[in-house]
Amino acid sequence: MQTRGIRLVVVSNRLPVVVERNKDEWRIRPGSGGLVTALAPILRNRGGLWIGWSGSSKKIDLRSMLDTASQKTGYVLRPVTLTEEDIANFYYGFSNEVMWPIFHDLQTRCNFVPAYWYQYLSVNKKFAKVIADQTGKNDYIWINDYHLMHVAHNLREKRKKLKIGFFLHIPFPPMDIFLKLPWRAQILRALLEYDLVGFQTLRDRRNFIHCVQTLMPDAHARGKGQVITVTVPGRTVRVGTFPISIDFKDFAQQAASKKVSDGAWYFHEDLPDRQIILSVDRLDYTKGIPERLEAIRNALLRFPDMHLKVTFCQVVVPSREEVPEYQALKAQIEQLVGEINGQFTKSGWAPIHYIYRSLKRDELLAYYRAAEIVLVTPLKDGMNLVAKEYCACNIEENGVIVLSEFAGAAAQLQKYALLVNPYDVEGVADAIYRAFTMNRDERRTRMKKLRQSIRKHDIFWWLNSFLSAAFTKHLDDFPLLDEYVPQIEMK
Ligand code: GDG
Repeated sequence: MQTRGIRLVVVSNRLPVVVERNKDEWRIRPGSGGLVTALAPILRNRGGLWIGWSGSSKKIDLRSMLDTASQKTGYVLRPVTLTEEDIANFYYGFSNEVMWPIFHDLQTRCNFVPAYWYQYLSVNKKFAKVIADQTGKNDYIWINDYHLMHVAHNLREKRKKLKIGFFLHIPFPPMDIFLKLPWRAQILRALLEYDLVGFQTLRDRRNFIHCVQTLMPDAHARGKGQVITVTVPGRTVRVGTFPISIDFKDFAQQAASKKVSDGAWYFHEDLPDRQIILSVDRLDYTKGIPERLEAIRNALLRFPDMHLKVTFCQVVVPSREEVPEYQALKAQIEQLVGEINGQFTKSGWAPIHYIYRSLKRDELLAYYRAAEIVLVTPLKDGMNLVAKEYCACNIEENGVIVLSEFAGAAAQLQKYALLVNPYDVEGVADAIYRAFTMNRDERRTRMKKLRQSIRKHDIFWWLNSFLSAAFTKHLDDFPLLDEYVPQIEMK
């Protein structure tokens, strides 16, 4: 493969685009979710490579479609093909029914099926093969997230000296919970085959180190600060904390655009004299949506002066809709919204506006800009970018954020957000009321500080701290191409 200098290779379960069938035609649309939001803009036009699954198991020739998409994304896209069995056992099985719940401390939702584990190993091997085939000695390999923890293990069999970094976007669970995983030792050993393992927060890194020290008596951790070192016989691995962030400047600029400003103005025109209280979540049981709706009910019961004065906008973005557990969650949310609106609606006022669809970016930003309060109350979350995006878009600096203490974002934002335990219905209701009654000066002081902190620790800060710890590189070492020419020649 021809490369111009060094190249960054991002690997994640899903490509940043989705291939889907529309009537008789296959088409490609942009993907969504935190990982794509964070990584796609910074790879653009740096001649990099992104390897992942296209989202389809159909035997279609993706090459020309992905090459066309590469012209737009500004980096080459290369697919890993998954079979129906891979999708069932690796994706829906191991990733969604084992790793996702246990890493979010919800072990009672886990299905520890041995066949899932074997398929996980086999798919990780598949990824390693595609990476080995598509990369050369000038490439820096960056593996992302819990679907692909075993990739370095397989890759090292083929390419011993490759520099491989890993970043976990979701939390790492406390030891008592991690120990329940039947494949706990294998997972830890696999992670220690990377050159650098990155976590979102100190909490996650501490949990990981605690598990390593308990299950691997030969392992020694030393150092302090953002990156520490773990030695196991024959290997030294660096382990760091890198709280992911957003392109603050871009969000703030777009929030100030005419389109977004007009959109925000229209929301308020439709809802005069109301404070808009916003939540935006993917449909997922970790996001704490039913618990939040109960807190809203509690607030409306205990604080009747909020009646007619607030509108809760709950945006739920469809996700994993084929899974019965997610269908049941959707039904539960819809029932709760119906009940609460039935209980409190008065002429001209329904307390909850429920939106079940993905919003266009401008529309999402208009909601951020319009909302006086945002509720971000996941039961557990690696970071939660919505919290940071809301602050970036709050250019009037009059917003309040009610934030779960179990979101990774709380580590950075705790001082100026209103922190809550999402399981505490009355505590969240109290925080909503406190936000509703907070005076303008306090709102401004808090939001200013929140925005300063996110502006300083933005996505570029995150990327550069990860790249320098993993590869002693900086984003500028992967220079911008003047004119993007996709590198599509194969080995
Ligand atoms: C994982 C971890 C970690 C949401 N609704 C719409 C929309 N979004 C965008 C948001 C945000 C992203 O999706 C969601 O990011 P989160 O961070 O909240 O959550 P996950 O997808 O679960 O991401 C998480 C993240 O990885 C990064 O490391 O923070 O903890 O679970 O960017 O803006 N975008 C559009 N329409 C919507 O309706 N366009």
